[in-house]
Amino acid sequence: MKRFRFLTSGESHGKCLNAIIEGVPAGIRIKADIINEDLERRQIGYGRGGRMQIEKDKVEIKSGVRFGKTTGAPICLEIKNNDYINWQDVMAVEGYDYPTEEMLQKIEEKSFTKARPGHADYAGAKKYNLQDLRDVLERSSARKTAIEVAVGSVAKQILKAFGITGFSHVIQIGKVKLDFYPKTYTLLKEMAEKSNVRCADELTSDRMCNAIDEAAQEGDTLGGKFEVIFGNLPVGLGSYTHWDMALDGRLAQAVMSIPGVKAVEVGAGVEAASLPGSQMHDEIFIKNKEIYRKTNNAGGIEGGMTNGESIVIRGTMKPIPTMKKSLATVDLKNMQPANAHFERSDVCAVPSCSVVAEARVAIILADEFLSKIGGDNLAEMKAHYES
Ligand code: EPS
Repeated sequence: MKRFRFLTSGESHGKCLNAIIEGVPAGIRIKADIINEDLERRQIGYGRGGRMQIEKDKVEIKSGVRFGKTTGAPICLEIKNNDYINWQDVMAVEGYDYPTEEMLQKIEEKSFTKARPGHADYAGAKKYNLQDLRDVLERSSARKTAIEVAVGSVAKQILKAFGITGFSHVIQIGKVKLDFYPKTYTLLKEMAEKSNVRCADELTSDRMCNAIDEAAQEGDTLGGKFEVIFGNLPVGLGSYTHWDMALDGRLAQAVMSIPGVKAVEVGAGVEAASLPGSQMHDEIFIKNKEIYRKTNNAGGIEGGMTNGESIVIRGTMKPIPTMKKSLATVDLKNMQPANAHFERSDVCAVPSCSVVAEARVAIILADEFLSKIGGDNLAEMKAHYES
């Protein structure tokens, strides 16, 4: 049974984004400031477009927390869209009985019918029978990942009460790859947080920024790869008993469904295909009655369960489909060949995507952790955990 559940709502240029989280036990310290730090981490990043100059995402905790601690009630979160002020007429909830010429013109300017290849435009319009692709864009937009990061931050604050922490970093943008990894996870995290592309090596970060500049000059966009690592997890989160309970499966779904993600790997990932068993599997040793491993090709998951090592999940994000250098498409209004729609967008959002993936992973881990530990309040959870 799911313990940590949530739903979100909101459009990219609508009034706000909302989430309701259910299943958070009472007595957990939740700080809006910590959520806001994560929101900021998602917003910064070289390659983002003009929108990020407009938004300064801040969460409002609207229910479920009193005097800084959860009460066990559903938690409602809200993030306002600053850009809404510029979109009020176009995104109006009520229809206009007597629209002015000016309003009609604004709505017309923001409507489009030339589907962007790689975007949700075409399939979304068909599925929901929508004529204006604006109606698809508004919810399919990655803007909604802002509120997911806020939910993930709540999940991280639950996990942190039990010493479980994690981070994310970027390992590739376009063709530029991170070849040199700092020796410890602490250093890896520190270096990545300092970089404006969230990459743990200064020189590689610079090369990534140059690649983004070049793509921007050519009216193109870039994708890349990121990694999420969480440590200090108890053994046995997830299960081998049913396919939908395997932790690697749940994590893959959580990361794969982030807009733009096309592949997810666990541990050695696709490299596992070329490694012989003797090199792939992480041998088990014992010292002072403690089990340990010298390698972590399994990425912390064996048989769909945590095995006590850090979990390591990698994601691949495709280049953003909104491009100045527009691709061939069809205008769905008249079914004639056309150039794809372009509007203000990002050149590269891989650094932001890594923060979103960190949040999604935290959400699944919190759900698994709460299911395993049980308890309706922190004291009960701690007692269960100790035993
Ligand atoms: C997005 C397009 C851009 C991005 C946006 C996602 O927004 P706009 O159309 O307003 O320029 O900046 O990302 C965010 C707003 C965000 O908070 O991440 C898209 O079409 O997916």
